[in-house]
Amino acid sequence: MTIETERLRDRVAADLLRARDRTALLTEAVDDGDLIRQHSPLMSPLVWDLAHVGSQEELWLVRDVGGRDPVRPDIDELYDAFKHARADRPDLPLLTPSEARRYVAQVRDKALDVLDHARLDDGRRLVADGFAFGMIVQHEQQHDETMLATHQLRAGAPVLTAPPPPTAPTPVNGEVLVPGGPFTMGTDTEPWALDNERSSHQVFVPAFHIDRAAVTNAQYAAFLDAGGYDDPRWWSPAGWDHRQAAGLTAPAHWQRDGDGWAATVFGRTARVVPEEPVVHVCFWEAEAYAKWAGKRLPTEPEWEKAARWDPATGRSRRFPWGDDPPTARHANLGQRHLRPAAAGAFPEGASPLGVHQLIGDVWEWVASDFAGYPGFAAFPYREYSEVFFGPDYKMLRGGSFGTDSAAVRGTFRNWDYPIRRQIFSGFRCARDA
Ligand code: AVJ
Ligand code: FE
Repeated sequence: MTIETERLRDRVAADLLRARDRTALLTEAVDDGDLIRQHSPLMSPLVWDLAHVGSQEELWLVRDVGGRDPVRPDIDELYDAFKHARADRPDLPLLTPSEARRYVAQVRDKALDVLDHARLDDGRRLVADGFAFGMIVQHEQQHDETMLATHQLRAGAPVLTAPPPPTAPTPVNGEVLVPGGPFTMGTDTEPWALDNERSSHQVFVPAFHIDRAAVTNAQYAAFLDAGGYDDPRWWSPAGWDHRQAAGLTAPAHWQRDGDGWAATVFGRTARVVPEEPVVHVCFWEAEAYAKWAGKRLPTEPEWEKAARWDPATGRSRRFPWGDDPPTARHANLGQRHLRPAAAGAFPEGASPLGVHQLIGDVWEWVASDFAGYPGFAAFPYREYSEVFFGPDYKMLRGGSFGTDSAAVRGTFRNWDYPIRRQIFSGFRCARDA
């Protein structure tokens, strides 16, 4: 066993621990009543997410990689996301909070023992067992972000605290021109890339302009003030139908405050900060704003080219700033702050062309539907991505302040229904050159 392999093992153990610390924080901040309660029909009770995280870890690490005996085969079905809709989960005979905590701890003990003995790589690349650990780290972090979104929907006194995000040394606005030409999209080399990020393939991306920053609260408020929500010209037919049916009048959690706007963020109500990205808008709202502004949403290849293309070499980077993993100086990730940071707050995270904050802050809606890349092969299970392919979902890129660095990269693809806005979703605009 090489030193590199041992380092990988330590890193996996550290990533598993970091995810579990976050899960603990999110589930210990509230009492048992709040863990069992459904805070929104869009979300599971927090105690379901908790035990589901353990259940997936049991299935993939303890049973599959480790070949060990099941811990709780009787609960597989309860925590299978495809068996019960979120709205129905509170009525299931779920583990109680203390049972769920005991269960996830038991599974973790066994998973760490499996990690001690597993062969993670062949000296060059991860093998399937090594990938399974990365998948489970990402899975727990994804559910942690979902639990954070549940916290945002929870009524009552605030329980989460964090320092405010950094401000911008120099405000960033305007757009850049991304020259037309070939771009290598997707990856063969990201060790923990999920099936939908693979394989790398060349696309021709015609020249386009893209905003240097995500649309801010001030910009979005101008759309509201201009009557944008009452003018069907800006909305697609499906978007207008939804705007009418759902009675949308502003981003989720916004309320009038004199002549401006306030928002309730994790239980605290305050004026929205004009320089920060707008968050909690659905795809249809993003699309309408862009049309009103004389622009459009970027496509997925455009977004990824803006985030990864190095004009000096033509090669695709892992991140806008290069190949090094994100640090606190690059991006607002990992729930270090409880809202997105002002446009321009992370100059060190900018791309060579000067596009800022593509990673972190807000998930960015893009114009594309969910499809597999050429030669797509489901791995390790069809239910991660493939069953969602088609026109029903829209893609989101780049991660939010609530996304952990283990669960995002330049190639990462997220998706949701175009009506959803309980996620930490914003957008930036683009236009043809
Ligand atoms: C990729 C974020 C859409 O949360 O539904 C979690 C990730 N898949 N458990 C989701 C996921 C299975 C997924 N998203
Ligand atoms: Fe899951």
